[in-house]
Amino acid sequence: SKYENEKVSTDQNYKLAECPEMPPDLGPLDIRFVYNTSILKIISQNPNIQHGGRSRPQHCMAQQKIAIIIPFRNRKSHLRTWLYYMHPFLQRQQADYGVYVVEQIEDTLFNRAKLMNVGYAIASKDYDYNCFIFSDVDIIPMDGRNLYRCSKNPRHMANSVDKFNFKLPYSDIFGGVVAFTKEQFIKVNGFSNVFWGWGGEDDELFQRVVAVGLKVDRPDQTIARSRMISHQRDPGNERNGKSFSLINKAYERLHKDGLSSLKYTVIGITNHKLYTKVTVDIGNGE
Ligand code: UD2
Ligand code: MN
Repeated sequence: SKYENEKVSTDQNYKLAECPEMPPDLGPLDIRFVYNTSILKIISQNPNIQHGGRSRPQHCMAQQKIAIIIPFRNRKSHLRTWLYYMHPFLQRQQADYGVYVVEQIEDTLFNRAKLMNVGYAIASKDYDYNCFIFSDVDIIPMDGRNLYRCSKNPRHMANSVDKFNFKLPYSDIFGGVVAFTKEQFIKVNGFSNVFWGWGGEDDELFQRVVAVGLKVDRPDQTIARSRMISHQRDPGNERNGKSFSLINKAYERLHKDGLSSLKYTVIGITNHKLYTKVTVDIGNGE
């Protein structure tokens, strides 16, 4: 491993105790988006973050190793806001985690789901992560007790977003932020790779979860309250007109479309101070 404090527990003659299930002193957070923060300021406010956006609790042994995967293109100010709130949030939750920002390099139609699969593949080579949290760049939780963790079923964590009046707009929505253990993600064969443009890729993942006999868990809706930075639909992410027919065939495609068929070309992997940036060519849907 490339991380310096890897030897923390072997250097000494004792083993760190496991971190508690519920970290201490967590509660509601006052999230008013600050747009005038700078990367330098975020770095100085988070002195314990290591290169690549890695951190782990210093006084206990975390029970999960968490990779946060963020699909990205042309959302610099949202990313800054996400980093500003989420590094303190994750550290207070005593998480052992790394942040991966997966950027689609080409200007062709955006493919959020395929970027998630790439993030999973790259992060898995980095460290033995056993929990993957796939998050939009624009969603910020409003309560520290909303634990960014995996559990015995895949979890939908954006079930109480301000944009939807803190309600589920429909019962099988699975967008925004979802958490899968490694086993769960392998079992569903990851996301589909064939959703180009906006919409449906999250609903298709829900169908995969059901198809393999798992179900979706959701946190308590009061604790799960979160805010989405308001924005317009991005250029290059026009609505996907084929999504309904693709979702209907999710069961048939499950085992041939996903992690098992993933093809991509890495353009670069850069360790920024606050995140690992993966720039990737995922093709153009043809
Ligand atoms: C909803 C879902 C989202 C996704 C999307 C349909 C919730 C809360 N959110 O969000 O998870 O299913 O519908 O695809 O249910 N992005 C870029 N650059 C782009 C386009 C997208 O970085 O040009 C990334 C970014 O991380 C963004 C995410 O993709 O947050 C989803 O795109 P969106 O925010 O435009 O979608 P939205 O808000 O309609
Ligand atoms: Mn959004």
